[in-house]
Amino acid sequence: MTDAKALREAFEQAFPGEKAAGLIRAPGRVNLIGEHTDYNGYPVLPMAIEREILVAWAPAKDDSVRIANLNPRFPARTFPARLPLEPFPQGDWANYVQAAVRGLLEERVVSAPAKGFQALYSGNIPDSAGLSSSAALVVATGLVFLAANGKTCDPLALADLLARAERYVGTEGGGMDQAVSLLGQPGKALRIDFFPLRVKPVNLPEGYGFVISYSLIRASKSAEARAQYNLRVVECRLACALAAQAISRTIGRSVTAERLSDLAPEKLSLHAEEADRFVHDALGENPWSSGEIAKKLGKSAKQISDSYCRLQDGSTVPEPASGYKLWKRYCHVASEARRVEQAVLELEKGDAEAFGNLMNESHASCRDDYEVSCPELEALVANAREQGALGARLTGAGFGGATVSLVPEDRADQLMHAMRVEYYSRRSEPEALIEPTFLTRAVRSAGAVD
Ligand code: NG1
Repeated sequence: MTDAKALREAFEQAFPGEKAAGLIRAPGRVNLIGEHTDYNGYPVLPMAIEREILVAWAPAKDDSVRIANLNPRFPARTFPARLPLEPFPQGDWANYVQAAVRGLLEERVVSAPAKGFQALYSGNIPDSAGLSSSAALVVATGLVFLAANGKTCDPLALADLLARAERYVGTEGGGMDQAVSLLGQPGKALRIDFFPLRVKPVNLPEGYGFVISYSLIRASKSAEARAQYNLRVVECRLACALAAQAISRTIGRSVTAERLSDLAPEKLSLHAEEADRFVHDALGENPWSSGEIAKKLGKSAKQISDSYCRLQDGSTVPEPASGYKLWKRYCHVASEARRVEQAVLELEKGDAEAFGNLMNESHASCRDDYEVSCPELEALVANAREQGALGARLTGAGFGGATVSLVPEDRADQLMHAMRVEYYSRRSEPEALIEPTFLTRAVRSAGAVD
């Protein structure tokens, strides 16, 4: 990672005649358990990690935003801090920078006429690895734009705003990543609940560590992984609508549900098995076509598309040829929500073994019911377990990306060595240059650096 002094010097070279006013860092994160639960309104349990985005910045005299990146894969860009903003082509890194600026302007935390900024970005979070480099970029930019305009914002409110803002870039993400980057605590995991957003630090087991292993398969948000992620979001919305209709009929009162967590058994005064049975009766095990869903809900195909398949960026998720797999998706989300609750209890008791078992169960559910794993993630998880990991699972959205493994601290080196021999030595992707497997720790949240 570039150190602060070197980044300041590089800033002066990137923007001749300018001096950096300050440095801001924002950490990436690893999610320990609670995958694809956040946008369903159920909790997650991530921690902020030492891989981070570091930005040297200075306020502009006008509203121009000029950005550059030490990584040559991300070319310099310029745009005005003024609405409406014209996005760069899909996949361009500047869209994440723009999203933060746009969000703060649209929600009037920064009011027009705004001051722009010059910023030089550096970072060591592998992108498209499920470690939230995108959220770190959005969070770091949000803090820079606020500072350039002499504003501050409560971290919880800012996390919420920036989660909404990141959706302009095209994934209908939940709010986990921005929240943990802005509210993470050293040495702790963070239980995050949504609607409304709230956080609670949770102790981590003594004598154990988490090893992250990047599969080198890019889970790129601008391609197939994005389409698959958004399809899962849509499937959950559809499962929720059909299940709410059926449960309303069964229990004889109208249940309004915007997301699956509104159908949580305790909210309906049902036992978990009972709720699952009602939903199973409603969804069946076969995939659904949009025509079948429309008929069941008494709506037109267009109404279904407009109400459930539309994303915040205005695009519509196409219907999958093999149909919507609603029961499987429900099974993952409902069971994962229970695992998060249980995981917090186990960590509070300091029971690393029980926590590891829950990680393993979570992985199986992500693979079998949510179908977001891939052969490379399977290889890494199997490897980690062979090396004595108490639990190992894919982390983040999946479709490539990384795994996280819980190991006794004194076995971490051996595990990483085995990963190098068994996995990395057989691959030659350029990303292998950034250490792809590393022991991580929970670090403090985003903010200014001296
Ligand atoms: P990744 O792809 O790991 O950064 C995404 C979402 C999260 C959450 C996880 C799955 C974005 C920005 N982030 O994270 O909100 O839904 O997938 O648990 O889309």
